[in-house]
Amino acid sequence: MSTGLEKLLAASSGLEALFQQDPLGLSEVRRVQEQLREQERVLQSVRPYLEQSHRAAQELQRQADLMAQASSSLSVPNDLLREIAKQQEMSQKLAEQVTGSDIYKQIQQQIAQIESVRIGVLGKNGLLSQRLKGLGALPPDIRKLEGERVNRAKVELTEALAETNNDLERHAVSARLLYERVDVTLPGRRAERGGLHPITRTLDRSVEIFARLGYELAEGPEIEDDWHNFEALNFPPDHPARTMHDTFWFPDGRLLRTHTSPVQIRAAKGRTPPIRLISIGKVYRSDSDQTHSPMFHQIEGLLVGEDVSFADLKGTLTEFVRAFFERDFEMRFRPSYFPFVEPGAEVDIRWDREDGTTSWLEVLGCGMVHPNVLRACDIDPERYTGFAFGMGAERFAMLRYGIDDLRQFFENDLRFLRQFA
Ligand code: 2U9
Repeated sequence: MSTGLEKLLAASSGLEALFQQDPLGLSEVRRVQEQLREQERVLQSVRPYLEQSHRAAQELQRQADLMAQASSSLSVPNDLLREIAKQQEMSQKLAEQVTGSDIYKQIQQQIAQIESVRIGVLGKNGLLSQRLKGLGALPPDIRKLEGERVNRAKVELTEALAETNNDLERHAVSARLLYERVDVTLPGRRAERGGLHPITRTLDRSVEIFARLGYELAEGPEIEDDWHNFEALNFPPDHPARTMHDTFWFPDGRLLRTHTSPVQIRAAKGRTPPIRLISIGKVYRSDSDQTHSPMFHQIEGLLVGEDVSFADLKGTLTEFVRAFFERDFEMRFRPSYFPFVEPGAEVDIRWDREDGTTSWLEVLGCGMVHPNVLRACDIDPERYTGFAFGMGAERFAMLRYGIDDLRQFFENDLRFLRQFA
């Protein structure tokens, strides 16, 4: 227990005799002493509990670390990881509750109380100082005796106060250590490495390949107006894509872009050929089932110049597919219709599976830019021709990484995503 406080009490009774009063507020000092005893008792009783709780938290941390390490290669259920995190949090909260955070605050108050006692007695206008000042008025023999007594009391009290303060500070530190304990021998928590989403990787990869072919990346808004999304792209007024059913409309007539083509319209409008543009990003269609997501990603390209032909288009796409999959494919261009191109085509690649089966997979659409679209971009269709193509990034990612369900891209299950990071 605090020897400082005991000395303080002793000094105080000395003073009581000296002054015939209680200058320290003995009751105050006794109250502090009582509080200290009680705090000591609480700290002692929670100590074993806290130690156990700290050990449990450490063990949980160790388990979580092991799981985190294992989960990159094994399938550790997410529920289990979540459960561990919950337990850790609870254990931490408990530790904070039972620990002496209140005790610490109390001790700070006690230190302040003792300080006000000190000022009351030893301060400039304190009792002892006044008494010393009054010595001059006493007869010399009494003055000497009284002076010695007062000075002794002063020294005693000063020492007792200093010791009490020390005791309280030490007490505060040990209360604090109990609930702010840090085990420096624990292994550090490793920061999880992030990684790029397979769709991001697919988009980046495509941009890189087209950049090598001289294409520039164009960017534009995801919220579009009817003109850039449909009108400029030669969609007839009654085209099914323009219905409420197929497109997400805002009340003011704007819409979520249904393809990245409006980005190309915006970019081409400000340029004169030759133009080589690529646009990538999110597009939206009111369509959702096992093979359609209401949001997906497109990669589109546009090239306009003099004497651009369908042969250039074929060469470009053949080169892109080869670069993207890092292998040769047999490809076929099937005639197809899109309002913004004429003629238009769909491109299939011959996919030979490991089990020996073969099928033609449709991977992209393309065609020669429709003269109406060139005109909408202020480009003279008599002088210039161009080709354009579009593809779904999800389709390319599924083929490249061997993913069989489109929905996996958007579920954000880390066990799935980690495989591509
Ligand atoms: C401008 C002019 C023409 C882009 C093109 C396609 C054909 C096409 C689909 C493939 C699968 C979209 O993701 S998908 O559903 N796209 O078939 N896209 S030609 O034509 C343009 C673009 C911009 C100015």
